[in-house]
Amino acid sequence: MDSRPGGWNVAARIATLWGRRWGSGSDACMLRIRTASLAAMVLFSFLAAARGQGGEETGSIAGRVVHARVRENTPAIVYLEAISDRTFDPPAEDGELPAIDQMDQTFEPHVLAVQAGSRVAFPNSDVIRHNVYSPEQGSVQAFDLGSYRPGETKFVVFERAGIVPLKCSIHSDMSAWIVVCPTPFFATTDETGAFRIEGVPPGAHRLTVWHEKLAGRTIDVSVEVGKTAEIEFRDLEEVE
Ligand SMILES: [Cu+2]
Repeated sequence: MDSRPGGWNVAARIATLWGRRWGSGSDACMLRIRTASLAAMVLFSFLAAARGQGGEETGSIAGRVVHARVRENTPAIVYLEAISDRTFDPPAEDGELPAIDQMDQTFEPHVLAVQAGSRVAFPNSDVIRHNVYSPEQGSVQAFDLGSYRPGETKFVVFERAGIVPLKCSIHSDMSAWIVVCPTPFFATTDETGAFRIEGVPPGAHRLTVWHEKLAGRTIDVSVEVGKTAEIEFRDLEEVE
């Protein structure tokens, strides 16, 4: 999740405009008015950033998964476990669907995180036929899309949270993973292992890390309104 509080961008733009006017030599009265309105805008932006969807006051979780495999191999997924007494609607399908493409005999991306209830697209953008399936063993949702030709797209809705390994029956070296998360609060680590989750309801939560070659771990995290809880996952055991 790469969402950043948009309010700060607005505040930064206003600050730039204000700085330009200030440099052109406005009088002291106008300067006071502009200072006051800038302060109000910054405060407004800050409050807006601390609210999630529906005006709920929220906080953030940020941190790092510290392991060479996460930096050199593939990303880790970090997600919030189910929150008691809270249910989350599946994501609206008003934009582009999350997708795992097939190109150059490779699934792209190799790891995809989605919220439970999401419909995922599996386009075949390669020049040869592929198959997409998830085996009975080790998958929260086994399925087989059969073999299909270039240019064709198939879809699967992932209802249950859990891990879905993907394979192609035609090319045994093709593999990918879908991490179906129980909440809308999840993130994919960047190349440094860093992650950030915004818009988290305040309270005591459980945060889980998943990586294809590391043992998972779940830790407690306390989220406060308008604050960022700092989390570091260290010393994860290699499982492969
Ligand atoms: Cu294939």
